[in-house]
Amino acid sequence: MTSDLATALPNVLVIWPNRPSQMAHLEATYKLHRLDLCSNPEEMIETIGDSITAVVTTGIKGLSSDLIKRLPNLKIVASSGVGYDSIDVALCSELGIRVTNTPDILTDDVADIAIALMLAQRRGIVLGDRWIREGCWAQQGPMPLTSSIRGKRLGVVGLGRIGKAIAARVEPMGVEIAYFGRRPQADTVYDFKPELIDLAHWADILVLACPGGEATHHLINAEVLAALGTNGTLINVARGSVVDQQALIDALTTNSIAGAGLDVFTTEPHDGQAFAGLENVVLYPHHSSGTIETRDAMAQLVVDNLEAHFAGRALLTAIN
Ligand code: 8YV
Repeated sequence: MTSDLATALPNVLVIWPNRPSQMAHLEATYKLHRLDLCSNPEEMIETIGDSITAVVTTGIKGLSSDLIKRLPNLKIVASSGVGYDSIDVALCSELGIRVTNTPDILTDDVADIAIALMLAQRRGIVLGDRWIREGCWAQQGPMPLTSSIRGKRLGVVGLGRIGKAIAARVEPMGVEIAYFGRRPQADTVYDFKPELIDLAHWADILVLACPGGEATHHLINAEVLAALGTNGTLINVARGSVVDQQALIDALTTNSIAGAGLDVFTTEPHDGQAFAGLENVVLYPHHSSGTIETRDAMAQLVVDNLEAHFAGRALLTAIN
C-alpha cells in the first residue's frame, strides 16, 4: 500500500470522467485514480484495487462483475446516466455496494431526440438537407413527398419517465398513443397492449424507451419488425440490445419497414457504421442526453450522491 493510500481522502476510481467543474470538485475532495487515463489498467487495479471505496462511471461505461470482484472495499458506484444495464447491480447488492444513477434530469433531452429522430426519418429532414447541398433541388425540382405525423399511431415500448415525456410531446401533434410494458399503468389514459406484436401491428411509429438488460434483449426481432410493416418507423432511444440489429438491417435493406431513427446500437461506437449505406435510417451517436445543461446536471448528481455517501446521509438517487 503506497503512502498516498494512507491519506484520509477516500480513494475513488474514475472509469469515465465527469464534467470539468465537477471533476475539479472531485479532485479537490477525494484521491482520484483515473482508470480512463492509465496505460495499464490491470496494473493499476492490482496496485490500488483494495483501497477503492467509490467508483465514478457512466450508463455506457458501467462497471463489470470482474472489476467489482477486484475492489473488495468498494461501497458505492455513482453512475452518470439513467440506464444501469452495464453495471452488475445484483452483484453490488449482494456485496452491500450501493449504486446511484441520474434519472429525471435527462428525460426532456432524451424525449426531444426521440421526437427529432421521428420527424427526421418520416419527414425526410436529412434527405432534404442533402437535396439542397447536392444541387438536386435545382436539377430535379421538389424532393419526394413525405408522410404526415398528424393522425398516425405511436406505440411506446416502456412507458416510464422518458416514454411518458415522448407521449406528452406527440399528443399535441394529433398522434394516437398506446403502449406495451411489463404491466398496465394506473396513472395513464393511453391504451395498454399486453402483447408487443399487437402494438407493432397497430402502430405506425414504434418508439423504444425501455431499460436495457436481459429482460428486454432482442425484444424487437424480425417478427415484431414484420408486424410494424412497410409503412412503419422504429425509433430507439433505449439501448441497442433491445433490438435484433441484424433483423433491423435486413428489414431496412428490404424496405419491409419504412425506416428507423437510432440513438443507440449493439456494439457502440463501432457498429453504427453497419447502417451507413442505408437511406431510410437516421443515425445519432448515443447523444440524446448530450447537452451541456443536462450533462452538467448529471455530473452534479454524481458529486452529490458521493458527498451524501461519505457524509453518511441518505443517497439522492439510489438504485439499490
Ligand atoms: C449515458 C444514457 O449515460 O442515461 C443513460 O442511460 O445512456 C446516457 O445518458 C450518457 O451518455 C453517459 O455519458
